[in-house]
Amino acid sequence: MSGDGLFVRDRLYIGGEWVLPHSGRIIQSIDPATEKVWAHVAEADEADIDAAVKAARAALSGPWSRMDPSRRGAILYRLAQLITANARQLAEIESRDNGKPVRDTFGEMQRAADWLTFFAGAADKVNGAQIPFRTDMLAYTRREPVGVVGAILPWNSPILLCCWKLGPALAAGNTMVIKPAEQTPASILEIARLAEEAGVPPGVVNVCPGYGKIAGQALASHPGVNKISFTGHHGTAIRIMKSAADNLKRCTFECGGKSPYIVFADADIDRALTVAVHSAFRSTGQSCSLASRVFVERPVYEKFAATIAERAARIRVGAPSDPKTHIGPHTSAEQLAKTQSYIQLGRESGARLLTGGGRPEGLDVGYYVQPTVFSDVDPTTRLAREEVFGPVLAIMPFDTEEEVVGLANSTDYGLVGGLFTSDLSRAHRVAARIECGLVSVNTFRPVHWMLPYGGYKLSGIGRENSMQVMDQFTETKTIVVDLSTGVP
Ligand code: TXE
Repeated sequence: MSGDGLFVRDRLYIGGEWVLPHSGRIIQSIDPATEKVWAHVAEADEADIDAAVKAARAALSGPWSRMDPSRRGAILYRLAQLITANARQLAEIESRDNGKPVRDTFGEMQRAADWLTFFAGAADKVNGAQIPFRTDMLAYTRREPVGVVGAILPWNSPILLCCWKLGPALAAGNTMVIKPAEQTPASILEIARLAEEAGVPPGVVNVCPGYGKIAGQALASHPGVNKISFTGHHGTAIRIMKSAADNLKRCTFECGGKSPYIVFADADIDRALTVAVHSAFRSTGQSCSLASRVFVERPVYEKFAATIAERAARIRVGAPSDPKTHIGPHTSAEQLAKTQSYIQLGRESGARLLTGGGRPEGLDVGYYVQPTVFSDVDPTTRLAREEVFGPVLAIMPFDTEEEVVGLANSTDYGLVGGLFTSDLSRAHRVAARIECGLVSVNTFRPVHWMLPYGGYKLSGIGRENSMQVMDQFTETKTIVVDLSTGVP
């Protein structure tokens, strides 16, 4: 903390050194609960990104790549332990940056450590194969690191989503340049400090907070970067893909969602209600996997909609630091304005506003909005089809299985979906037809390090998590040896 109470982190982490940014500029991070600047964080520009990429390239031929994979795993495990040991402090920094309740960010720190623990164990299990394609030849594959990975992070869960990328990237022996989002620049520098303490060699992890159009763009177009791993808006992913095309960078993208949540009349309705309320408003709706479109079979529709609205109205909106708070403010004024614009669209489209729609009472400062429920939403409208990224739920009735499958698939997104039913055959039938990377039955968004996660359509390219992600952080080299040479 500086004398005036500001949290100051005026250096970038490049090549194992804490260096001032080339331009001398800082990012002023706003606390979304007070709308006041709470932190000054170093801002990276193109020159800093260039230095970071060079450091990461140099580190590719250093001790990291020569280290036994088990040893790399042990370092990752040490980092996981350090995150657990520092969870409270990390959670508080993240909550000041993005407005999420500390009780949620604290839980995310535990999850981040779990993710790293899984990938610590994965480091020495990325095997090649021997291929018996001819008896006079030995053919085998090696799994080699892709090289320098550019990780471009979002602001909704910075540390957790950083670990989704850092875990597999480091386990496979890559080096990284990480660019946190400009809205939440502070917390990933703490991860750099812990990585250093865990024994990650200089240059292996470089952290450069900065703006998307400057530092992000520089990373995406840098010829020294081999792969981009990105989480954010699909429009940004498209821009990154174009910049990345010049040297054919490998790209994996995890973008937004408009998750269908389908409730059949034969479901355990009370459970479907509880899970829906939990899954629609969490993190102030700022998560790509939330239940933002709820389709309810006509016989139970009215009651379901009314009960969800009642329960949504009871959600406690408040200061992130208050342990009683369920949801905090939006992360930025831009996100609040986006949510308000969709609430306005809902009102204008003739949907029924069952609860919310305004500012919570007594919260005059901060980017807050009430949990909002619209029923009778026209499925062709923007509110029903586009990602709001706020606590706004659209409820719609349906009459047949065929109809609801069509409705569920009628967006450009395809990340997460779920259905509630007691009919086993229907559960499998519908799950197979939903165009999403993750579909759950009688539960919702079971996101876990062991489960592949990623999107169809505009929700992304590639999968994160599970051992499957190791394919996306490695190159496969095939080696063929002619065994007949030298045979007399
Ligand atoms: O995202 P951006 P924004 C969705 C959500 C949200 C919307 C806009 O719907 O309302 O996106 O959010 C970096 N080259 N999600 O505008 O711009 C940027 O600095 C390289 C869903 O904040 O995609 C940040 O680090 N990088 C999502 C990161 O991209 C660039 C989480 C994400 O910001 C860049 C976040 C460029 N030209 C938003 N421009 C999820 N899937 O969870 C920006 N960036």
